[in-house]
Amino acid sequence: MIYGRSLFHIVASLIIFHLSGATKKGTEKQTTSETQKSVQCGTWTKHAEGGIFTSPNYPSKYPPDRECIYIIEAAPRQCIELYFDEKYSIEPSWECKFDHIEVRDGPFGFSPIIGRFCGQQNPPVIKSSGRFLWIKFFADGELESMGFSARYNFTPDPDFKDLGVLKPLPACEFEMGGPEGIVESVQIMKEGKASASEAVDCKWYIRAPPRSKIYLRFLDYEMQNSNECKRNFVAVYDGSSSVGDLKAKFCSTVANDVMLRTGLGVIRMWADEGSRNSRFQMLFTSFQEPPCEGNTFFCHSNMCINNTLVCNGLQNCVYPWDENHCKEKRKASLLDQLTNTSGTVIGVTSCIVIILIIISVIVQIKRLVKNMSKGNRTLTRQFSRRCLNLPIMSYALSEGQELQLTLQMWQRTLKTTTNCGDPLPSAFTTTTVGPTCPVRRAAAVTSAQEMLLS
Ligand SMILES: [Ca+2]
Ligand SMILES: [Ca+2]
Repeated sequence: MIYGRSLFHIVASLIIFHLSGATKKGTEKQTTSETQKSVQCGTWTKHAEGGIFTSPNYPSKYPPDRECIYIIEAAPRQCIELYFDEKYSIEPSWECKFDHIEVRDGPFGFSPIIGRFCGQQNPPVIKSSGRFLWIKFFADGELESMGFSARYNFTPDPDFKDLGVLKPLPACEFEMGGPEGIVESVQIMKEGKASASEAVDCKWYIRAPPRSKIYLRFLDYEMQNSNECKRNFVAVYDGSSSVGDLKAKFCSTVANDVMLRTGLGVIRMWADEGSRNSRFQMLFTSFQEPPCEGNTFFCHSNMCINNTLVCNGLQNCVYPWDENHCKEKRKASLLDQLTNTSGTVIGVTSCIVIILIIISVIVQIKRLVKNMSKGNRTLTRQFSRRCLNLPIMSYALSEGQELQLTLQMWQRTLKTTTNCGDPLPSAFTTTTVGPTCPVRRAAAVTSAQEMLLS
């Protein structure tokens, strides 16, 4: 860290400190409170290879009571070099307690600090270890100076120098919206955005309906090179895809759910050529704040979600209020419908139901007679969709018949069992089941068919 460089500066700052100690202390306390809004200020010119930014009014005096944040972002596999112009002056003080520039190695105000600078001597060249630098300029309520001008360049990250000249990354963006949806890494391959061997830097833009915000819940997450953030990560932005709106970045073994403040969420996935097995699956739910309107459901946690998301098999609320007591809710809604419907409609519906029951009974009798005449045995298996609390489903099959389960149904069952960590029904698991859904799906379908045909 660099503080005042010369004895003169230290003495000067000590004098200033003692002369204005009480006022300065008060000012610092006030201006560093979290309630003060930090804004970008001064000028900032950006171009493909770097940029230049300055303190407000530079090279004239900066104004008092300012806090400016500058977050520089380089592309994956690039670093940042930051140079301060020699025409530089920031009010000197002991440990740069008053006006200062603070530089951090990362995208956040809590990233590791590189240095805090003030005085007359411009800071040395600063190099980032990754692709972000977080820079704060702070001016307190009195004694202003010229300020600073800083220039930065993007340079190749030395961690990747063995790879030589890198190929440009494929364009990879997705647009999504509505009351809910699933953002998942498999979309990259499904929609042909990149080949399996290419590095990817993909963005999903999620736009919630007007006056809505977004809640993001991870259904699946695994980084192939966990804790190697330069090689793979999943990032969440809140409001835009600019680095200032970066809300969370995941590259370790766990990822947390994220509540956004805005109705525009951006999910970004970076995976280099050797990390393409990294994967994630995220459920987004659009919600409004209470009081809940007529067509919404109250989640008990400051969320009103669309009624269509209640009992749809996916947990949209922070706690699973939308998927609790679904049997009772269905009964209640049926009763509501009946009471709200006119007698004529009830009559017509009853007739149709009776006719359908008669037809179904006839079909069942015919099938029974046919089976008895062939002397076939009937196998009945039960499939319990435990996580969903849905009714148990039974399938009656004759010998030689294959079980017709749609892939969609399996995906839904598997997705739910994966979510809540509940194993598959024992009849569909083998001891060699792998950790990924496709393997489980294959094993489950195969064993189901084998069992029913044996
Ligand atoms: Ca000052
Ligand atoms: Ca739901």
